[in-house]
Amino acid sequence: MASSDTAARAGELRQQIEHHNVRYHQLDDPEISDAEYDALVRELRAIEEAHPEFVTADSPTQTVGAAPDTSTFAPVRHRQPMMSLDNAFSFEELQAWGKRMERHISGAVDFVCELKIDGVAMSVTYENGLYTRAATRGDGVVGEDVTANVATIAAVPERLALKGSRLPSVLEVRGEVYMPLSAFEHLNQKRGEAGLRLFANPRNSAAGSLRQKDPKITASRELSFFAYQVGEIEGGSQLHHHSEALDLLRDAGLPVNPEIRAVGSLEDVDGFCRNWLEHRHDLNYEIDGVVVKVDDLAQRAELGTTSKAPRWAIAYKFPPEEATTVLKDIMVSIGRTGKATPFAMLEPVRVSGSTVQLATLHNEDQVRVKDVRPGDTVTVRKAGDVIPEVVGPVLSKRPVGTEPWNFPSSCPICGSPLVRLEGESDTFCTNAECPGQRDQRIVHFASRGAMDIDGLGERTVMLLTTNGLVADVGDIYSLGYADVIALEGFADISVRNLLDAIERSKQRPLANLLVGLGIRHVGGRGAEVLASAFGHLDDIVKASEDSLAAAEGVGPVIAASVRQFFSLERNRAVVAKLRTAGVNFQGPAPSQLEQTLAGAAIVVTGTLRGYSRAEAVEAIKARGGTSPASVSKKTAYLVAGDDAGGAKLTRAADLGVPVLDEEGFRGLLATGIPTGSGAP
Ligand code: I6G
Repeated sequence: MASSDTAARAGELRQQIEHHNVRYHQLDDPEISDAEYDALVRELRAIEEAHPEFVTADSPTQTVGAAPDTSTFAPVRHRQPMMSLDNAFSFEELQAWGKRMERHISGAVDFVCELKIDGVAMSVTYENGLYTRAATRGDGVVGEDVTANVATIAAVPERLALKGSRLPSVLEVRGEVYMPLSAFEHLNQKRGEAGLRLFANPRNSAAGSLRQKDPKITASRELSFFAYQVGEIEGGSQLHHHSEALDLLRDAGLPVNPEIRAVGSLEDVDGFCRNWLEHRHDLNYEIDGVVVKVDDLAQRAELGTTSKAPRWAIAYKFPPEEATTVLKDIMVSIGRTGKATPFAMLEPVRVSGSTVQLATLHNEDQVRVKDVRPGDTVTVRKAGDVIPEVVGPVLSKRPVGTEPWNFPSSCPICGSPLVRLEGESDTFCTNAECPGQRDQRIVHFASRGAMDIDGLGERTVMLLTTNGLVADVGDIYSLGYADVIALEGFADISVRNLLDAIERSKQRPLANLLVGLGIRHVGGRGAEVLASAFGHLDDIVKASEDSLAAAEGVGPVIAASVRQFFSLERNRAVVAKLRTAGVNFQGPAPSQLEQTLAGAAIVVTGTLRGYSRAEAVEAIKARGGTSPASVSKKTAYLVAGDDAGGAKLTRAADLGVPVLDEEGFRGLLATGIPTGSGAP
């Protein structure tokens, strides 16, 4: 790029970043995702590094946040500047920062790793132990006085719990005001019911809730607070380490995040970050990264700060889970029960490491409340769930002339009317013969948790049904080599693999077959209860509604649904085909196995030599245990196979959960007590 072009690009970037600063910090209504914002800042920083002559004093790379909104809130000059943090966008960048710290400091370096809570940075001041003031970060020098609003947050104490010489005459605490996810969902539910615009995420709703003129509104929003740093301090005990400062905050009765860890090596910093990247959605609040800080305050002083950020701290930012893109159209898909689900067709966009083109819009009400329209720029999110969802429109980018979207009145696949019952949020295609429903029933039958037929996904099912080879799940077992090889995209090996997978599925437990049949209200748990109570599919098919309901754990809703399912001739015909094919109808005989693991939660990770993952889980359940996907405080044991990943092992070590190898697992199954234990 010619130098004049580069200067022009830097100017353009500065303008864009300032615009987005105002939207984020002042209006609580960002137009782009954090990751897209970070990318603009990075581009500007790269230009300024290559051309220091283009750096301006007011460049967003040199300043913090946005000017405070002093029309609503009084300005507060911070006693010490409220800086922001430099970012690392990969583990490599984080390690490079850590190595720089180790090089610049004489002697060993200890680090403190803290979760980066996605909320609003706050300065809270106590004088002689009493709450006196709260201020937002603003531009880092002047913030907004939100004392009355922050006073309503139960987690912020009115009085510090320190006494005598430990009580500083002035203690300024830095921290994050945030909205717990449960409170956010509750708030949006109430707003939806009242026809109000939904908040896009907990951060925006925390910021909006703090920026209320009436503190009673803030009080109703269930905000919370974590203290993470001592700012100004006068009097009290002498502090030498950040970890001591955190102890002081804790002793003072301030909430300090319980996941904070002091670590002695960069390897442990790396482990902490990787662990939380995997477990970020296990928390009741959103985090967008990990902040790593040098622990020793004398070492911090040696390192100093830039104009904007301390050199002794860095924010490792998780890869983005949100992005903005254009909504091309809204379509409706038909599920196996006939449920019609609206979904968004998007201009492809990268989110959480994959390209997203489709995102769910859940149901008619969600589309209406979010008011997303074809042509809108929308925020797309791929949080805990694998299914991406549309968060909402970016209203400032809405093209003129768009119209609200209306739910169709007929099924897009079979043309039958779509019906929404009074008081229900879902809409259904009522034609049981609808080809869309049929295909999804077969996909469900073959899915994991049901008959687990590898290779029988949506595309193959559609090929089989449109070629007239399969009309229901019973027909899957009549498929022969000649049928499948004739289909587009199949070769010798893929046909054999599919037929082998179909053959293997015949031996699945009865509970999996019950799940696969797709009986309304019968999920994994209900299927297991039915399978062990009746022991054979024929006994379930024959059972009266009363005897079904009388079985422990079944209840009237499942009983009625099972009865209704098997009273239909077409479902009995499917059972007959499955019987002819030799599919297992026999349930487990649970009483024969000693319940050695009753109530115990056992997580399995990595590859075991003697068990597939499904078999290990089955073995645990057959002995009365459960097998959740992730390690938590409630986990009794982590069973780690050969190639077990580090994150689950790290989490188990953090929580003191015993780790067993395969031999230990065998002993555990047999006796309820692990034999040879220890990580592989
Ligand atoms: O913005 C921040 C978020 C979290 C921080 C921070 C933090 O620690 C957990 N720490 C510092 C020192 C600063 N900003 C400047």
